[in-house]
Amino acid sequence: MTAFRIGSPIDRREFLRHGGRSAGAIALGGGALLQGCGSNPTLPEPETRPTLRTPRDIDAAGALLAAGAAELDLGSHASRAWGYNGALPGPTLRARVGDHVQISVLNQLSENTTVHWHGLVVPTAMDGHPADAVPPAGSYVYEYPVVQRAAMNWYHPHPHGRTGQQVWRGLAGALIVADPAAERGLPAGDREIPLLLRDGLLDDSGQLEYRRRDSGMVGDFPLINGVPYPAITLAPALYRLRVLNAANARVFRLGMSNASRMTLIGNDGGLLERSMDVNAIELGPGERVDVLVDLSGEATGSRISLRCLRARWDLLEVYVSGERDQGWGAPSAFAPIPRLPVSPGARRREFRFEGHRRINGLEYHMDRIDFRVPRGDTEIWGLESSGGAPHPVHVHGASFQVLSRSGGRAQVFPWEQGWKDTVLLEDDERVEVAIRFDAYAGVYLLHCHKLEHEDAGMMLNFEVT
Ligand SMILES: [Cu+2]
Repeated sequence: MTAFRIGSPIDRREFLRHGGRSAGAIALGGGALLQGCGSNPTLPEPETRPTLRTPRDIDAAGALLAAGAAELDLGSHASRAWGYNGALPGPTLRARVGDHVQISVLNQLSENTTVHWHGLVVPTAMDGHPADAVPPAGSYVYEYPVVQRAAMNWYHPHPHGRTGQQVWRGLAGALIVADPAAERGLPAGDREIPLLLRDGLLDDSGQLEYRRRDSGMVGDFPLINGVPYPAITLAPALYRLRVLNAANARVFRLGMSNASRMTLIGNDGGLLERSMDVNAIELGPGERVDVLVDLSGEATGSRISLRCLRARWDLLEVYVSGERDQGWGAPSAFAPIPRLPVSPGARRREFRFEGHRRINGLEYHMDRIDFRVPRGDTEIWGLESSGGAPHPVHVHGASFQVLSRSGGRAQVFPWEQGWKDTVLLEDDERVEVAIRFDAYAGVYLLHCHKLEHEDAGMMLNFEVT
């Protein structure tokens, strides 16, 4: 069988520089796969890059999600995959602050699954805990009030030991909570674009392949909203990009090809207090950012790309064309975010993320409660890496505020302000967060969101009492 590889123009230069050592590789580009059994990779020319797709929007109040078989369209051919309602990513669920949502999930897989609403604070029975597994042919109705701020959240499986496999095969989608009053003045409609970033890997027959590795499953090409190396035509105007790192283990470092700045306005927990111009944003698995990109000064016909500066991938190529709109004055200040009140006697807890499978020496056990947290108390949690990083640490049941980072990168980044539910730990780093569980008593999870670490046991149960 032919080996399939997907490369970007950046990869092509790399390839040439290294003397074509990935001989035999070919590339996939939109509808124009240039097949060759020769020694050079044939990469998508700009004109043949596939068009970015945007997942279909559905109302979260009364939604039906069927987890089952799907196809990943790679231009030249389709790969078998899994998806919600036959799509990967799944439909974008839309809700407003204060809504009561009801989402019926039907399991059409041949294994257990659950759905976790990452970023939403919901009762334990609605949180997709592995103990609430939905068996094959079973269904589960997830129903809860939307009690937190407007933000881009997401949904994905959380079954015991199988999360990495299920997410990699394609089970993931966005859940965007809106608040029209708080978001007034921001680009909307077709000027607001959700971007779900992940990577992929194909086997020798061109099928999406999952290889479980202790160090985390990483692929060798990007998928943006399920499209490899896509392109999009945008007007010379202001756009709002809602970006999610939906990869199993890959950290993306986002930047624009022309060094133009992105204006950061929000993250996991919604809008920040004020916007900030940044050149690069580092995003670990599970994290989200909300950015404005101003194309209003760009010439028609120009090309700009959103890049991953770590992988040196062109994630999304933008062709600028259409009617110019320079009149947009987006707000630069949003609602104040009160700091959680930390008293001098606040309880402190320490969590060491060790290697590939343990927190404080423990591997996850579904029926064991590892610690108890009084509801309504603000606590300080110290999160520390002890090998095996990056560890994107995620907490269910509440958002938190990042107080400090010592060691390693030794700073709190602009995209770590406000409310977070996932924070990236590199090796030798210790991050302190303030956290308070206000909404519900019950059992929740603290875990690494590198999904192979999570599946290997880097997860704890705790009970809010
Ligand atoms: Cu980890």
